[in-house]
Amino acid sequence: MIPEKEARYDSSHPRYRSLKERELLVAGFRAGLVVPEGLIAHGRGEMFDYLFGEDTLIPAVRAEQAAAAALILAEKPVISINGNTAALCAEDAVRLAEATGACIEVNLFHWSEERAKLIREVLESKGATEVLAEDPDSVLEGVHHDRGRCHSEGIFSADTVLIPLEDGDRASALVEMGKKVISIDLNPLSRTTLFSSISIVDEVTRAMPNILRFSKEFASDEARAMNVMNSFNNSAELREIFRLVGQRFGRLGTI
Ligand code: PTJ
Repeated sequence: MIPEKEARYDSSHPRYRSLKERELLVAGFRAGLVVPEGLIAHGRGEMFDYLFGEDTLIPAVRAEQAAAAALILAEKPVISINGNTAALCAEDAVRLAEATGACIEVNLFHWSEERAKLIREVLESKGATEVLAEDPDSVLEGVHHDRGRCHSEGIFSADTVLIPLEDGDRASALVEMGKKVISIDLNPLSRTTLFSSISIVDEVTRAMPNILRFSKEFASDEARAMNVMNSFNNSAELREIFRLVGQRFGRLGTI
């Protein structure tokens, strides 16, 4: 075991950002926000982020721009927040909800009323005024048991849903229900990424501020938002991500 003194690091560490994120998740886990499975899910995400050079790829920037446009133009946008997202970027999620007029719903894969309450309180501490969390009164069509629980005033009746770090079954149920689904998922091969209407293949703490920035730009220019949304081609952007990763491997293969 590494003694605590030696395990410390500072901002000069090349992977400082990643280490800070791990700290946030472990703190979130200890506080009861994050489930143990959330730590494993983060590790899977980190692995994919390595393939992207831990940076936002250009196709992801275009998806983030399209996501902002879709949220601004939506009749009833909802931002879904789970344990990992709350631990990593609760503040940005609240600012994004304010900028787009979206409702926030705490929606958990590993449902517990207690954790929903805790996450709601974290969001409220960042300034959220209305968060749907405890006592969900509806279910996603085709998703049974606790995994399908949601609010009739939130995700169930939304036309556009932002789902950071979502499970594939639930993402596909939302698509089947006719919603515009915007995912944030570092895994370009996940079913969530493949099913979504706008698939943001980027790290959630990089994606959220980008979507927020674009949303603020579009708030005063809906015509431009419409143009961006209509010209966005999700499949083409995903193909470009696969091409860029392949190109990177190709370069590394010549070292
Ligand atoms: O808080 P809960 O109960 O809702 O549970 C949250 C987790 C994340 C445990 C749950 O939704 C889950 O099991 O998700 P999955 O099916 O493991 O999918 C999570 C996806 O998010 C994976 O494809 C990861 O690659 C990706 N991912 C993990 N961390 C990040 C990420 N994508 C972007 N940014 C991250 N930081």
